[in-house]
Amino acid sequence: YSANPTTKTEQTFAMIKPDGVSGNYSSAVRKIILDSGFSIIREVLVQLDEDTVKSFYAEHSERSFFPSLVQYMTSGPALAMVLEKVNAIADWRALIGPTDSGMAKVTHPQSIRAMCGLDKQRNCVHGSDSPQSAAREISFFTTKSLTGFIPKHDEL
Ligand code: RTP
Ligand code: MG
Repeated sequence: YSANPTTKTEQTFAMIKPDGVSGNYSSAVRKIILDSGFSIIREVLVQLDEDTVKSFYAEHSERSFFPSLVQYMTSGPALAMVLEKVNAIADWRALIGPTDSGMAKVTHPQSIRAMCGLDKQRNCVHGSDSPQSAAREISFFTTKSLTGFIPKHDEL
């Protein structure tokens, strides 16, 4: 990993979670992504199943909110994306804002979670939190079998 992350082109993994897709925020979030200088390298609309969410969020498996997180993330389609730009990982995390959307509305009112999230669980978007997470999450989605993946329609 570069000592000077601002000069390194990176890929990160982003997702518009089920509340974001069902709330019709996909096009607004995509516009912010593109206006912020990211290229969308891949995107796929997915209906996540329980096993996929449990694996994706395995680091949280012992947390009290885990069953609720699995229920939320399987509640409808999500839009998975690979984003690329210089310093993509940190810049995407900065753009989405803090985990708790209620807090984001107060402390980071310009953030994506302030715009379209609802609370500390239904926070509209995901972003990889480190280069290690980005590599894991991108390969998780790009090597996964296509079962459950929904072909993306043209207009989002
Ligand atoms: P993400 O992984 O989805 O980008 O979110 P994050 O890094 O900001 O937050 P993380 O701690 O990794 O939590 C993963 C997701 O679990 C849900 N959550 N619920 N009820 C709760 O206290 C709680 N805490 C976290 C959120 O959907 C969060 O994004
Ligand atoms: Mg996280």
